[in-house]
Amino acid sequence: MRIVEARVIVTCPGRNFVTLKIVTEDGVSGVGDATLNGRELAVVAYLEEHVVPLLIGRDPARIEDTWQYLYKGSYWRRGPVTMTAIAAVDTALWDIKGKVAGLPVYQLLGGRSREGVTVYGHANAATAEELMPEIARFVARGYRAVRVQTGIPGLSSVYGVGHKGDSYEPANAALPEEAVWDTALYLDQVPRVFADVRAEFGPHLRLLHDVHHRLTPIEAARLGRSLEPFALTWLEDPVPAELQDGFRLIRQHTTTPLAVGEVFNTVWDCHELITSQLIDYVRATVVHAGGITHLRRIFDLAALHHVRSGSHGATDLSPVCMAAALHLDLAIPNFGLQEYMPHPPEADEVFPHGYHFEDGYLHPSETPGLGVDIDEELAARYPYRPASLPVNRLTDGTLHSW
Ligand code: GCO
Ligand code: MG
Repeated sequence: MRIVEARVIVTCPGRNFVTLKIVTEDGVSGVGDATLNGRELAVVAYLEEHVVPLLIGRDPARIEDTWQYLYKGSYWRRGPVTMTAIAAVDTALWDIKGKVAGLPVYQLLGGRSREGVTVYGHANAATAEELMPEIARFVARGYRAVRVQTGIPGLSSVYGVGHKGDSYEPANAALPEEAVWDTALYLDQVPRVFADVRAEFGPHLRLLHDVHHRLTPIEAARLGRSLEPFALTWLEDPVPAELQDGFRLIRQHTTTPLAVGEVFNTVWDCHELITSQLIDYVRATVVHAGGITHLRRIFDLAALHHVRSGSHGATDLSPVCMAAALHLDLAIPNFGLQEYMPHPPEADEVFPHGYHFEDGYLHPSETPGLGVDIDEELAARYPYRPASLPVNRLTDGTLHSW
C-alpha cells in the first residue's frame, strides 16, 4: 500500500487549527494535528513545501521508518516547527494503521492499562470568593482534579484568569497583547487562595496550579514550600525549562510535586529532568513532541524514573491531538493526569470525534484508528485568522516570560 495524497487543512472554528490528512491508494485516510499556537503557518509551509513531497509513494505502514526519515533526514533536528510537522505525519499514520487493522489505536499500543483517563479541568476567577463556585462546578460534573488560577490584586490581567467558562483563549489578538507582571504580588497571593480552597473543599480534591514559566528557581522553591500545607498534585512550569538543571534547586527545597513539558519537543528537552528525578510529571504532548511514536519514547524513559505523564490539553491542541493523547494515556503504565479543556461547539463540529467525558474520565473512541476526523467542507467555512499569544512586562517595562 502507498500514500497517494497528503493535504494540509487550515481552519478557524473559534480558533486556528492545522490538520494533516494522509490518503492511501486503497482510500484509507488518517489525520494528524499540526497546530502550533501563534506560529501555525510556519508548520503549514514546512509540511506543504518539505514533507508532503516525501510522503507520496511511501508505505504508510512504516511508521517508525518514516519518523526516522523525517527526523534524521531533515539534518536540522528538533524544534517546535519540525517536531509538530513530524507529529502530524506520525499521528495520521497511526490512525491509518488502526483503521487497516480494524482496531482502536490504544490496542496497537498494548491495550488498556486502566478503565478511563483521569482529566483535570480549569477553574479560574479574579478573587478567592468567586473561585469557590467555579471549582464547585467542576466537582459537580465529576472532576477529580482541578487546576486553580487566581487573579492577583494589583495586576490587571494574569495568565489563566478572566475568561469565565471552559475555554480560556489567550491568543485573542492579531498582534500580541501586553500584560504587566509582579512576582512579589503573585507570591503573596497564591498561598492565601490555596489555603481558602483547601478549607472549602477538604483534603481529597486534587488541586493543581500553573505558574506559566514566570519565576526563578529560588522564587519557585519558596512558592513550592509555601504551598506544601495544601498538598497540590502539581505545580506546573514554575520556571522556564531551557535550563533543566534549574529544577534541581527547586527540588532541594520543596516536596510540592513538579510538572513541566508543554513546550518540549523531544526527549532531549527532558532527559536530565527525568533521569535525575527532578520532576514528577512530564507534560509533553502528541502534537508538539513528535507524535505518538516519540511521546511514547519519552513516557517510557519517564516510567523508569518514577515520572508520570500529564499531557498538555489546552484548546489550542485540536480534537485530533486529544483523541491521539487519550489512546496513549490509556495504554501507558505510568499515566498521571490528562489536561482537558473542552473545545467550543463549532470546533467539535469540524472535528467529529468519538471520545467522551464521563464522571471525571475521558474515554477514547472504540472505532478503528483514532476515532476522529475533519469535516473539510465545514472547515472551509472558517478561514484562518492571525492570532498571537500575549507578552508580559515587569512594572519597569522589562520583557518577562509570559
Ligand atoms: C496549559 C497551558 C496553556 C498554554 C497554551 C499556549 O497548561 O494549558 O499553559 O494554557 O498557555 O497552550 O498556547
Ligand atoms: Mg501550562
